[in-house]
Amino acid sequence: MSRRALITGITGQDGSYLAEHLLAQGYQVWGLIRGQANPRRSRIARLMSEVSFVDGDLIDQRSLVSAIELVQPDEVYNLGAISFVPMSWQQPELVTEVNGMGVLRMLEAIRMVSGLSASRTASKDGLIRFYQASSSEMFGKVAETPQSEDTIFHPRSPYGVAKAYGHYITKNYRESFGMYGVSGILFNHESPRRGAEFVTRKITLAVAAIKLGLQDKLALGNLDAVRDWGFAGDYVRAMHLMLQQDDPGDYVIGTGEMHSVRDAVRIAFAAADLDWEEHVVVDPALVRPAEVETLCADSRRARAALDWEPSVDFTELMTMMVHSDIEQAARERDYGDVLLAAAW
Ligand code: NDP
Ligand code: GDR
Repeated sequence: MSRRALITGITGQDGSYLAEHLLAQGYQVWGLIRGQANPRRSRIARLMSEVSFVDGDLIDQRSLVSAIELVQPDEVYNLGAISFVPMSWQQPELVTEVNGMGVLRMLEAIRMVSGLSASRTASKDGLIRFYQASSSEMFGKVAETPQSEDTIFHPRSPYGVAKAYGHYITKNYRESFGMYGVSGILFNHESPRRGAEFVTRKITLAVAAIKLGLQDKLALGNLDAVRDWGFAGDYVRAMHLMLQQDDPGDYVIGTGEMHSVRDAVRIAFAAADLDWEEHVVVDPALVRPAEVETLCADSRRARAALDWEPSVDFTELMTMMVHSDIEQAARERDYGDVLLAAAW
C-alpha cells in the first residue's frame, strides 16, 4: 500500500515541489486547500489529476480534525503560513494565528485523531509523522555565524516570533506525548515558482520586464542584507528525508553560502546582459522596521544524518529564475498581457 501524505500550503512554492517529489516516490498526496475557488490552485494545475484535495484552514480547528480523519495520513507536512515577513507588521495577530497557533491546531488534530496521551510510551510505530516548516527568521539578530540547531533564537519580526512558537510547540508535543514531530529550520529557498513579493523573484521579474522594454526602474530596500539562498527543489527533498529517520529531530537546511541582495541584483542583471546600476533605485519605504541583517546555515547535522546536499548554487539559481521569467514575459507579451513587477 502506498503511503499517504497530507500537505498544508500545497498552493505555495514549496507545496508544489513537495507534491511532485512525493508523487515521484509513490505517495498518495492530499493537499489542504482553503477558500472557495482559491486562485493559487493554478500553481498546481498540472498535478490536479494526481493530487486529492481537502478543504481546511489553519485557523479552523474543526477543519483540521476532519482533514486528518478523512485522509488518514502517514505523514503531514505543515507548510501553510503567511510567509511574507513584512505582512507580519501589518497584520501581526493574523500572522500569529496562522503561523503560530495554526501549528498547535494541527498538532492537536493529529493527537486527537490518533488518541495520543501523555502516558503513551516510546514506540514510534504507526504514528502520524509531522513536519513543521520552521525558518531561519527565528535566528533574527544572530548570536553566531553560521547558525546551527543549537544557535539561540532572537526573532526580529512578528513572523519570526510566531515561527518560534510553532517550532517550540512541535518540540513540546514530541516530548509531552511522544509524537513524531520534526522541524526543518530552512533558510531562504527560491525558484521560478517563488512569490513575486520576495526579493529574488521581484528582481528576476523586473530583469525580464526591463529586458523586454516593459519597465525601466526597480525599487528595492536594503541592498546590504545577506542571506543563504538555495533552490526550493533541493529543500523539499530534505523535508521528506527528515520524516524517514527512526528518531524525530530538528535540522538546519541551507547551502552555507552568504550573498547580499546587491549580489543577487548584480548576478540577475548580468544574466540578461544588463547593467544593474542603470536600473536599481533604493526606496527607504521598503526597509523593514527591524531587519535581519545576515543569515548563513551550518547544515552539518543534516548533511551527515540525512545525506542531504544542495545541487544548485546561487549563480545557477538566479540565472535559472531570470531565464524562466524572460521566457514567461515574452509569452505574455505575445498574448498581449502586461507584465507587472512586484511593488512590495
Ligand atoms: P508560500 O507563501 O509560497 O505558500 C504559503 C502557503 O500557505 C500557501 O499555499 C497558502 O495558501 C498557505 N496558507 C496561507 N494561509 C493559510 C491558512 N490560514 N491555512 C492554510 N494554509 C494557508 O510559502 P513557501 O512555499 O515559500 O513556504 C512554505 C512554508 O515554509 C511556509 O510556512 C514558510 O513560512 C516556510 N518557510 C519558507 C522558506 C522559504 O524560503 N520559502 C524558508 C523557511 C520557512 P493560499 O493559496 O490559500 O494562500
Ligand atoms: P525573507 O525574504 O524576509 O528573508 O523571508 P525576502 O526575499 O522578502 O527578503 C530577503 C531580504 O531582502 C531584503 N530586501 C527586500 N525584500 C523584499 N521582499 N523586497 C524588497 O524590495 C527588498 N529589498 C531588500 C529584505 O529586507 C530581506 O533582508 C523569506 C520568506 O520565505 C520567509 O517565509 C522565510 O521564513 C525566510 O525567507 C527564511
